[in-house]
Amino acid sequence: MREHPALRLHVPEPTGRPGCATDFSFLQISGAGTVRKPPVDTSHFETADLAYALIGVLDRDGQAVGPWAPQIDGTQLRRGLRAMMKTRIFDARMTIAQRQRKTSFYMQCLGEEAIAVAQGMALAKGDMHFPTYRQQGLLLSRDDVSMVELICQLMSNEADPMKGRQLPVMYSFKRADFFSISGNLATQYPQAVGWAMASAIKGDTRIASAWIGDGATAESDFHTALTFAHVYRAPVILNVVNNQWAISSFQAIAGGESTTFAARGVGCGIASLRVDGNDFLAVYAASQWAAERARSNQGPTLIEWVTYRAGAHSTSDDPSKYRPADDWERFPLGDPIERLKAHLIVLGIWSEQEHGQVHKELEAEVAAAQKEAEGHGSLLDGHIPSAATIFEDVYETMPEHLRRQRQELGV
Ligand SMILES: Cc1ncc(C[n+]2csc(CCOP(=O)(O)OP(=O)(O)O)c2C)c(N)n1
Repeated sequence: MREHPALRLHVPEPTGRPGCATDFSFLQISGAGTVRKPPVDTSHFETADLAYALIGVLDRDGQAVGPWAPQIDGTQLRRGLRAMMKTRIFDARMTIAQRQRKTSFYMQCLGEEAIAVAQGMALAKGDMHFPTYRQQGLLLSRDDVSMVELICQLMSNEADPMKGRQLPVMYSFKRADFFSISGNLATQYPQAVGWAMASAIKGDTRIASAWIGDGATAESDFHTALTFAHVYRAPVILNVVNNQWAISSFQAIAGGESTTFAARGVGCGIASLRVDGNDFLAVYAASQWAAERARSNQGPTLIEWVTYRAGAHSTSDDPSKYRPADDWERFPLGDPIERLKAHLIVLGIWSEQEHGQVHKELEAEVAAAQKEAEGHGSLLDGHIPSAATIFEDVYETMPEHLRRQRQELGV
């Protein structure tokens, strides 16, 4: 006779599927302003509760409340809102450009704009970002990278700074502290830690910011990065953007069920926070806190940003096949742009009318940039970089066998 019932393998499933609404109670949302803010020299032990809570600043009425409400002036807030709007408009237009076959591929960050934009603003020039393909807000919130350059990369045209070698969206802008994006998930995470270690070895003051999605935390590189960051107290912010989905896989199957990604940091000896990623002010404040820790040699901070991937994974994806169509509308943390907009209206430094006006201006700006970029060609018209360039930069100087291959191609 058997003493125990038969074993059963547990396979996590999302509560919502097409035609069946998601139960978002698993998110465990604390109210805005209710989570304490420790001093930056806190130990990882003392952040254990913060890794399971949810830090928020903006309440339902658009007021900034609680200990995490940052010192940020109206000019910066307006800049932030504008950058988020620009990012969304850019994404929408580039998605259409893909449908028109002017570019082969695109990935939008719809619903996640606050995270990259606010952290980009909270860090200093010279701090190095190791992004994934969904942090275009870091570039679109700056003035020194033109949209024309970005669009040329997307169109793989004759002015593409990547010379047509990379899949669209895989930008690289050294001058903008934006590390080359790699298609291989998670590889940038230990690289960011190594860069931060190098900054410390050199006695520099710059810090690194590592970026990863919830799905990619399941890669071994994630664990390697946390170990090295903890051991050497590397000056790095370890961002985990939990947008609930990795293509069609719900975050539970990446290890998020009944726990949080922030908790992983605590287990590795790293101070960790779980933050409302759709709350621009919370993102700004938590990023500042983590940056201050890193810059004052207190070591790394892991931050899980809770958000929602509102759009398709990419232009190759159809989310209606695996999740409810109205999921984003029902997501309890709302829309980051609408929330910051409401706050600025409460402060009296923005209005519906100005919002509409700025929206129009930004649409015109993106359209003009697209027109200029298309002047250098698009995938549709075949104005692409010369085939001769595909042999360059494989090594610093071209070896004999590559020279021969180039000659064989006759270019
Ligand atoms: C090593 C590796 N495995 C698989 C893939 C294919 N892939 C590309 S994106 C993606 C999902 C990543 O999800 P997540 O990390 O949650 O980020 P998100 O796309 O949601 O921003 C996968 C599996 C890849 N690019 N690299």
